[in-house]
Amino acid sequence: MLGPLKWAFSMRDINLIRAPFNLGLRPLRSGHEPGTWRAPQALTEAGLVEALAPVQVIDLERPAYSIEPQPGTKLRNGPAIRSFNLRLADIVADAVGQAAFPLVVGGDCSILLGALAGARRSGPLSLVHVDGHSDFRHPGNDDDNLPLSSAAGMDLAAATGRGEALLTEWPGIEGPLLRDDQVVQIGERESRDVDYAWRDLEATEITPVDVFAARELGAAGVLVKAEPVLARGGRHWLHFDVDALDQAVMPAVDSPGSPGIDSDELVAILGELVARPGCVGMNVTIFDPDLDPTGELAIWLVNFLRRVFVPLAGTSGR
Ligand SMILES: [Mn+2]
Repeated sequence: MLGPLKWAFSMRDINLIRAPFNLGLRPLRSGHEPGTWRAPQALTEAGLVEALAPVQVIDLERPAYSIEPQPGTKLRNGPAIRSFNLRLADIVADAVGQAAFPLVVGGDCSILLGALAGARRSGPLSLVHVDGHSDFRHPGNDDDNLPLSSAAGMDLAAATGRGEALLTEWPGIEGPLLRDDQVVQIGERESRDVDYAWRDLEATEITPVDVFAARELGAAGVLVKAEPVLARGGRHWLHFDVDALDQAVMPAVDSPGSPGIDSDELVAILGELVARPGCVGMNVTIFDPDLDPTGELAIWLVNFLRRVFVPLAGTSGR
């Protein structure tokens, strides 16, 4: 009499992809290895799997962190960043091919590139880049002459085709991963500083909604700004660097700052973007458990993500 429960709208099964990664970050002191690689483990211990009920959990292997320069590149860990991202791209492409929802938990934000390289294999898309930093460092605006540079500050520049081939050229994809007009950046907090390093972003067709604008507009207003960008890609990837939150709320990040986007507003923004059928997947990056000795911020973040994914969890009847 009662058949299996069917829903009139499409189910989105979450594939949780755990990416223990820190190669895009600089060491903060001699011998230091950035702690973002432990985030998947710490969030799992804090209840992430129970909170999101993924149908599949996929683990990437942690690559070794090195401070040595590599031949042919100025990127710290350049070749290893690329191989990790190539593996991630395969996994994300598979998930997208199965109409699942890849949720990539990093790791530092340079894993955005592998995620996009995988998602792009099935066609163009837009990017919603929610981050306290635009990550727009590229050879055209990078004037510090350090021997090595960190990929974690370059992800948006590289995704739009700026920078070394290790980060900008991906198998099966002609040209950059994204056109500038397919990107909305939400949350930049240095845009009002006189020495803002990435002011050249404002002369591109990337749509910036800095943290001040985001706080003034509120969730609904931010989504209105994002709308034309979403339409251009037809579908979208969602990048969430947890440092888009105020450091008073989320201090366990590599480069904390204030102000941030209010956490309830951010749940509303991310929740709406995730729930859209055009959302291809999402990455969550830059949480550093080394800066969360009691584990309470991991629990806070799991609960935050649970709220973001309520619409999705609801549609799959879990
Ligand atoms: Mn950031």
